[in-house]
Amino acid sequence: MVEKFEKRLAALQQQYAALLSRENEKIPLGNGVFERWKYPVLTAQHAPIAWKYDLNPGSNPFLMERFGINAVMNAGAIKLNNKYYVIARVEGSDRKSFFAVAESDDGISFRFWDRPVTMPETDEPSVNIYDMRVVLHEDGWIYGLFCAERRDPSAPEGDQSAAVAQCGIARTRDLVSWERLPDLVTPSPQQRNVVLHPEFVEGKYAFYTRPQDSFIEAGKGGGIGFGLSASIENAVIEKEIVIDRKVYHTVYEAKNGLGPAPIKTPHGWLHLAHGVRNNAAGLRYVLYLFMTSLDDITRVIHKPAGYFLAPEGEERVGDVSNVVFSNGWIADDNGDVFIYYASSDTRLHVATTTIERLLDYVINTPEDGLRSAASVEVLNKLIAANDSYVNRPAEVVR
Ligand code: M1P
Repeated sequence: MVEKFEKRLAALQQQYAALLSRENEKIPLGNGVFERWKYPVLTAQHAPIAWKYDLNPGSNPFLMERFGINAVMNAGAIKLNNKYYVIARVEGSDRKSFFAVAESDDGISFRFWDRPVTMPETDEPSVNIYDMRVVLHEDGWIYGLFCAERRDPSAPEGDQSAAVAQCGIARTRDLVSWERLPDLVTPSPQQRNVVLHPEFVEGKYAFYTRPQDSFIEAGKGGGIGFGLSASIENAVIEKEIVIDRKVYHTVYEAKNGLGPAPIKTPHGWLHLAHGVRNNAAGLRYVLYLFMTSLDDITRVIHKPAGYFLAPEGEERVGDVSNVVFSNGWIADDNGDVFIYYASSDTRLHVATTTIERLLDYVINTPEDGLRSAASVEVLNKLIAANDSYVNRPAEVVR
């Protein structure tokens, strides 16, 4: 029996080592804005063996999994001391999510730390925590803002799915020890996708929010909100305004939410967000990009039409299919950008680009004209302008 155990363990270790040492490769050509990479950077299979198995042959003679890992997705990201870190949402087979740090020397190949994050609880413990946005604030702390979800206390016994989402706040210096602060208080009954702006605004902590009426439906809420709080230890937003609203017949028709904290550029703040629309197959989540002004961070100054990145190929299928979601990106000093995005609530990918390309995309891509006729007008303009560049035989040129 012990021999069988040892053999199985050796095979598992070999499989795991092969996964971690697999070379990833950039997929060539792409759309010019960014490049995808062939393999996801983190999956459930990247969870260390010691997380899943009891490695004692006495108590686990069949070497069976004792702790199932279902998915690794929506990760915050930060670069510290020349290393790339993602703080992933790891979901167990029990549906509970927790955070785990994985590190990388190149932003592409990641390995989980030996232990997950032990996040302190508040007096009213959350049932589930997920989707951390990590930001190094100018006050010197690294903050993690995440969704803290609890069962709706007003739901009748027969309804075991009604939930209340609020924004949990924690801070750290090293990504190892976290100090939990009270949840953010806002005028909205539900909050997810809350992001801390890296700089003080009017001497206050500035938050991007996402007010919603209910757990899933935006209702009269939705849109990316914004508000200020004098304190982070007891963060309270009294006035919440919407700076990027949901709009009919767009990719953010049903709801939207900010991704990671914005990146500061000489032209404005670059924002990555997700937009959601509904269709016969369910909700479709895509990513879009926009820019706000350096003088007034609530003013959107550039917003290309449509999506920046949508689910493609195997990304389309997973636990919650037809979803891409991002809450982490890293801009290197040399202008390289790593966008960490999850597909279908199942696995984590990377797309790479540069600040220069993102600026070109966000500034020069036409905005949504909000009507088919306006789209055709944009297209005709492009084709006409291309006429002198396209080498076509004289007879087909009209
Ligand atoms: O299942 C898709 C996503 O749904 C939620 O996003 P939002 O708050 O915008 O609806 C989150 O639960 C997110 O984690 C998930 O990826």
